[in-house]
Amino acid sequence: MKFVLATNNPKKLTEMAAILGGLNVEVVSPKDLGIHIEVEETGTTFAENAMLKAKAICEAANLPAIADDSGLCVDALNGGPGVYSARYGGEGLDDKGRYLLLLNSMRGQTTRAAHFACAIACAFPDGKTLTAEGRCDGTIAFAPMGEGGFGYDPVFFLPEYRKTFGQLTAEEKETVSHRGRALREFVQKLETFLKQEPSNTI
Ligand code: ITT
Repeated sequence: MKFVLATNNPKKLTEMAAILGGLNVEVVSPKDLGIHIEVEETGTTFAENAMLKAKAICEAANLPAIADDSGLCVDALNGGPGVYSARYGGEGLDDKGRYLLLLNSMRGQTTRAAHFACAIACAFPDGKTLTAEGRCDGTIAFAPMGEGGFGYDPVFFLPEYRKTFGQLTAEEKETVSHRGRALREFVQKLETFLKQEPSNTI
């Protein structure tokens, strides 16, 4: 059984592969298959964008494809940057530029609640699909802390750990993260799906 992990983000790919490692399946990246597609994320929800990516890569690879669409939703920013997390501040910014911009737009803000959201979509070559979602609640830190992870991890603070995502080990992040939660739900659904329909040989 082979699945393509439909992402061009190497750090997200590492996290996805680690969490799916318990499944008895082989995972490859689009790059491994020589596929270089930048899917336009035209959806207005994480679920819509995840499905767009899964279907496009499934079609290109003719293999089942698992996509993750995720982002940081900040209460004081009306849920933003949300589905625009990867594009926050425009094309010129890197991860650090984006989280510094976020800290700047939160300056003086006492309401710091935020959550990460993750939608997983899996598309099969026969048109069947599976979905799952996960979230992780926290707050926006007042300054970046930690070097781990990627994206907004240094500024996403988990009160119960008294650490940012950037200060967690990969294993700790996997246990509590939006992605870990969504992918564990997805794994359960996939196992049920494969058992229910013996024709679902991949
Ligand atoms: P693909 O679409 O190719 O998978 P991407 O990075 O563009 O890669 P998204 O469109 O889902 O992925 O954007 C998600 C953005 O949200 C990501 O670039 C980060 O800025 C942020 N993000 C998502 N999960 C995160 C995490 O676990 N830690 C920190 N930031 C995260």
